[in-house]
Amino acid sequence: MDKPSTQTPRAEELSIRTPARTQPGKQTPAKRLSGPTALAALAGVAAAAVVLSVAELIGAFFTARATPVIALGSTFIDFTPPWMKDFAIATFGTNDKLALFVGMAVTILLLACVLGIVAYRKWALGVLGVLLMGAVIVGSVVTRASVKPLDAIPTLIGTAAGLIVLRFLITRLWRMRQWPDMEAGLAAKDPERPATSRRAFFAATGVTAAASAIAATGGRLLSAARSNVAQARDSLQLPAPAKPAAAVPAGVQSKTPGVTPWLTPNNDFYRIDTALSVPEINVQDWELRVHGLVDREVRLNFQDLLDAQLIESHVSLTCVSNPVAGNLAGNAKWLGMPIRDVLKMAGIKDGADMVLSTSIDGFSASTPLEVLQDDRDAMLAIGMNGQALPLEHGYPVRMVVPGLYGFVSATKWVVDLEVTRFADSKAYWTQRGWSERGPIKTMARVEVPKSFAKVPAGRVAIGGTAWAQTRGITKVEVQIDGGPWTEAVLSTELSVVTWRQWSFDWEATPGPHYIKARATDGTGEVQTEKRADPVPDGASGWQSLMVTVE
Ligand SMILES: Nc1nc2c(c(=O)[nH]1)N[C@H]1C(S)=C(S)[C@@H](COP(=O)(O)O)O[C@H]1N2
Ligand SMILES: [Mo]
Repeated sequence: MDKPSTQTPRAEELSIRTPARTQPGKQTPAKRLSGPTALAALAGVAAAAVVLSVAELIGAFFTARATPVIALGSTFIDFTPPWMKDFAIATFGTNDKLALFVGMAVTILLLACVLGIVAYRKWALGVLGVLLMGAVIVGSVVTRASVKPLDAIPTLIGTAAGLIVLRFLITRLWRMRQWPDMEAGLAAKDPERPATSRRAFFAATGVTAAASAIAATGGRLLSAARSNVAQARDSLQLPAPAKPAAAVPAGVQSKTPGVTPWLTPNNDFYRIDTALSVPEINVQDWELRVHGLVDREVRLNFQDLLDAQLIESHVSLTCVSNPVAGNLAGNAKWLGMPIRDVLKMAGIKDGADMVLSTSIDGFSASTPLEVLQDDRDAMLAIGMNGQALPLEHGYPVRMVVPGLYGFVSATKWVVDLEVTRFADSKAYWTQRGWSERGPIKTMARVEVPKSFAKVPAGRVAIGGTAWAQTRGITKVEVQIDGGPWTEAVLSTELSVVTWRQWSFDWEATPGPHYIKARATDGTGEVQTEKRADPVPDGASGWQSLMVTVE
């Protein structure tokens, strides 16, 4: 009696839509919404919710990055072409991950509806659908970096649970089809008819939904409770540097009120990465392997770093995805071990020209070897602004390389350095259409006034930040309404690897006005006017904004 009927879908809908009471053709849209197809779709959604939530709950006991939702999202990110990454960051900024989750939820919801309908019409196809869903999730779980095959277990159990729930719900629907009076909510005429109804179906679906929500929330809370990496980070004591940072002179901050703080607090530091779930690494487990074209492989643990001759310095980081006038840049004081020293321990073989650094979650960056060896003090950083690295910024160890965009240098949660050649390996974003090298382009940003601001006539303070890491900023010029370029007042420079702020006094007359700014770097080169998109190696062009003076 649980067998699906062999009627064609068309006939089957007819047989159900003509219960004794209802006249064909007189159905309201509301009625059709709760027809068998809609109910089957609902069953599909409930089953998918069970697959994901059960896996999420059991996943709390496995690697956090390997729970289905996180693994699926991460896989999606890995397949993101450069234009889409650029679009996502341009549109959603640092909310790009939230946008991804919303997109995923909608996609899963639609697929689950299809799954339910297919299962109702042909059970074998429904089974296939659930197994396919399980297979896709398992596939994306086990292909994550540093994930063990056993991490597939939560998904396997979730898939089995989803299949059972789908069978249970679809069976209720088949019964309704066999007894149309039941579907219509009429009293049973046929004594054979089991006591089930549309109401019972909704009750079962409701219970499933509630149980899924509880399981998913429970899984989340359990994972959080089981992780003590955040506490360990909070109580980590940083050693004093052998070479402390140069003292910050007075006057680094722009005199114009409202300009970004010269030193970016950790909480305000921009965050860009492919990690949907921040990797949680215990310092006891952390190890860096240095290998490839080296005389001897080197393995460093966290204690080795604490014991090393650490240096401290202010370095401004910049993201290649930062548009002209964008804020994907920050300036912090970093504490770490010079990468130069680590490479010396390993000994570099002839022919190497690149170091491929890889994070625990599979991101990688290709950094020119000479940049890691010269006196710009590229480091394996463990401290940021006097604290251990925040989890989102790479705890316990990340790379900080002055002068290069983050995507080719600033590997967070770094665990592997392979000394190699540009000709032999490609980094994460290079494989996805971005460039293999990424020196930071000279950029002047106007922060005050804001674009389209209304300002009172008279003396108006213009101000902002400029950067050209490793070359330094020697001049910022401002142009009003296409007039002459006039030099702004530069704030004090700390070093060529930190950004430099500026301010400019403008006698503003009423009406609309256009402000432009450009910087000159330490080599004397003026920032290019030529507009370029962030893809493939960073945006360029002069920022231009309109303000209204009243
Ligand atoms: N592991 C890992 N490290 C990473 C990335 C990443 O996706 N994964 N993104 C890089 C990019 S593109 C940038 S701009 C910087 C940003 O560092 P922040 O988030 O600390 O500002 O990190 C770099 N390091
Ligand atoms: Mo970036």
